[in-house]
Amino acid sequence: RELKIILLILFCNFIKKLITMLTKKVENALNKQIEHEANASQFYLAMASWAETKGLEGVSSFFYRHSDEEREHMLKLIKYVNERGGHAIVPSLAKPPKVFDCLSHVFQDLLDHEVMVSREINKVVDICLKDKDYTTHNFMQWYVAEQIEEEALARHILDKLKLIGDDKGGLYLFDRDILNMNPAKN
Ligand code: OFO
Repeated sequence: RELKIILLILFCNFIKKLITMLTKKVENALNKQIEHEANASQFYLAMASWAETKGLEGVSSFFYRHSDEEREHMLKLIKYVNERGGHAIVPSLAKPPKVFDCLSHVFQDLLDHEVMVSREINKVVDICLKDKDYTTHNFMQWYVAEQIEEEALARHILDKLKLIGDDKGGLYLFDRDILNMNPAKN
């Protein structure tokens, strides 16, 4: 009789796992997203390093923080995929640029990258809906909200840079002020 109960519990656990498991489509989409977050982290790290070599302390610390946050976004996805019975794949990374033309180009690159990531996140959300995976759909809403904040911040900074133009004093103050601007919080 005890053996029957144990078998029944094991069977129920197995069924529960099957029900909560990610579909292959959703798992693949999340793994792709892991790659995007990892590449964003790498890209912003290159920007941080470039800014540091130019003596732009505020800008470099902004990008170091941003790079760390993207890595956290990647880790959050890795843990989620594994918790849902999938296998999170750690991707190889594309080599980011070494040098950037100027500050405006750096922040334009940031905005373009975030817009691309938002597009990719929307694709994941779409796949979740098509696969009726409402749990992952719900999980991804955090990323959707995060992207709105990140894009808005990049646009806000670009507007400031346009106002400053080539004014050296303005750039000095900008570098100081950006120390207090946080990339979207986690
Ligand atoms: Fe991961 O938030 Fe930007 O890309």
